Amino acid sequence: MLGDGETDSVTFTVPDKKGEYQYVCTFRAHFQAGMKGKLIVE
Ligand SMILES: [Cu+2]
Repeated sequence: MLGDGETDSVTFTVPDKKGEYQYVCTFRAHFQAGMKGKLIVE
């Protein structure tokens, strides 16, 4: 968790296969509040 005004970065390896991958925030109740997105691998 970050505080107000703080920043950080995350590095990860994307899947080998092109496509669209859903990701979600797993913090309690955040997914239900719409904190989710789509990762596009080209
Ligand atoms: Cu969240």
